[in-house]
Amino acid sequence: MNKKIALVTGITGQDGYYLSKLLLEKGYEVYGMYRRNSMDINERLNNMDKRINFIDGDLTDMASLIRVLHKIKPDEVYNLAAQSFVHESWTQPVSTSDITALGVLRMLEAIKSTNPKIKFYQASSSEMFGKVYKIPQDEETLFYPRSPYGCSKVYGFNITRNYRDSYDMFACSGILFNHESPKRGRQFVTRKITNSVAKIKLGLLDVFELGNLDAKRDWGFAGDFVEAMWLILQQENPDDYVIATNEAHSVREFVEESFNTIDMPITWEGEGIDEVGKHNDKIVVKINPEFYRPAEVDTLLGDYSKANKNLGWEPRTKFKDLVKMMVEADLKEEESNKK
Ligand code: NDP
Ligand code: GDR
Repeated sequence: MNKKIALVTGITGQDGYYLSKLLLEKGYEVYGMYRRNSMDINERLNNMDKRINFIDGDLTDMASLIRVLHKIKPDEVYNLAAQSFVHESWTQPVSTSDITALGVLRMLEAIKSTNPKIKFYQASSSEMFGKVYKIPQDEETLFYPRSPYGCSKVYGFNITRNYRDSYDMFACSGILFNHESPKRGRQFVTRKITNSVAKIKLGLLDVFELGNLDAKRDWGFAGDFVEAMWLILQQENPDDYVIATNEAHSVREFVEESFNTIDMPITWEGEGIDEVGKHNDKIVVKINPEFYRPAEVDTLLGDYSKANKNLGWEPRTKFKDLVKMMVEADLKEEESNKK
């Protein structure tokens, strides 16, 4: 039997890593799309599985997407590429919208014009719920995005559903809540914390700065979440699913748990921008308003009942295990960088 062919956009990102690994395990021929920059792709991705075929393409360039689809003739396209850093979406709102919103439309159009039978997965986001109308959030909850990124993801979600309705395409969204791993970019709060905590433990850093400690997120493990992406495209009918853990923790709790992992418990003192986190008498965490957002998403909590019922999916990794996994990976990485 011929191998199924999958195209994964955003191959250089966190989810690209975990999803391509899963698809290879399932026997797929995997193509990873990357956008060219000055550094050779083999150098950038020398830690990736050698069985992945890399192909260049850019979500802002529709001709490149048509070329990619013509060349590899995929059965399934997983559209993970995006300008995904919420904070940056205020400083680069136009390019964020071009990539994260219009990029989805370009890919759908490219699929429609090359082979509308290709199954399409769109990486939609809990950021679409933003200033939440209801707790917990599920597939029926209205959207109230709070950033140019969130607005772009709402467009991506709607245009995906519209192509499903208009052209009978197998186009689906996973509405994924925050998912983390040792492969998470260092700008995102979880990895920033675990990396800084590891450096403090190794004597490479004294203190690090954060923004809003009281934001709450439903944090899961990326390795669990990519399984849901694959399952969504294996169903008889296309549909949209919330993927979450149904457990929310604050940034503050994430910091505390990370320090607990290295046996350096901390306490908090002060308020607002003057608040600090201390281990014994030494300040290890400070607040820097530069990391506050013009409009914050205070709390996100997902209800994944539909995914559990229809896909048989559930998260396996608990919050404490996720924090431990990330801190330990950062300790290992920073130790080997030291050598
Ligand atoms: P990352 O930021 O780690 O990866 C984003 C990827 O998109 C990178 O490979 C990046 O390439 C690529 N990319 C950016 N712009 C373009 C472009 N114009 N053309 C082609 N590729 C581009 O994100 P994650 O892996 O964490 O997330 C994957 C997807 O899931 C994203 O769409 C994100 O918005 C969404 N999502 C993520 C969640 C999470 O918690 N991780 C939750 C919900 C949704 P480069 O290396 O060149 O920058
Ligand atoms: P988020 O992730 O915006 O939820 O988007 P991020 O880790 O950037 O922020 C989470 C929360 O932490 C607060 N925060 C800080 N954030 C960062 N990055 N740096 C800090 O120093 C800091 N201090 C406090 C933030 O204000 C926020 O409330 C992620 C991305 O992966 C999106 O692409 C994805 O769609 C959503 O998750 C679901």
